[in-house]
Amino acid sequence: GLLRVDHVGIAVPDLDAALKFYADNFGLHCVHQETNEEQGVREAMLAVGDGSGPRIQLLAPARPDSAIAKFIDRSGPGLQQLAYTVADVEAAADALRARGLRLLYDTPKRGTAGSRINFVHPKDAGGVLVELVEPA
Ligand code: MC0
Repeated sequence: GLLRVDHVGIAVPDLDAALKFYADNFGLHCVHQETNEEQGVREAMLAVGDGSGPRIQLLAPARPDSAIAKFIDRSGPGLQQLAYTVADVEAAADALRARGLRLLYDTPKRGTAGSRINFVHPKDAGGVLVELVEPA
């Protein structure tokens, strides 16, 4: 099952500009940053408050043919995904597949900080791109 909200992902055109915007206006600071070549994304995790709750993930395109670039081209910057923490990403994906939902990957891919991830297609989840995250 789903354990908690892991993060909310926001597509941004420019990661450095977005990090400055979030720090200056909202006082939110980066606690992790990496480039995920497979996903074609530069991402930064921001902690809110004492950092014990869900994070905000800023997602910037690392290449023009990436999922984030396509999202921004079509929809503009903004909320792109809602991610839940799960204990076992394969079990969680199997349970959703058994209910008829389309998972984007047959086997999990590598996500932030060595996590294992999969996604439910937004058309099967009420217009929300749902990510499943099994932390490292
Ligand atoms: C597309 N659609 C969305 C959407 N992206 N709806 C809600 N939220 C989104 N993020 C809608 C379009 O508006 C369109 O609707 C329909 O889905 C298009 O479906 P499609 O043609 O099958 O797909 P594409 O080519 O638009 O791609 C969407 C898809 C793609 C979700 C399959 O973005 C994808 O593979 N995403 C998973 C990977 C990803 O997002 N990576 C970046 C984050 P209409 O009504 O116009 O037909 S990496 C990450 O998150 C990692 C680092 C981590 O957290 O650890």
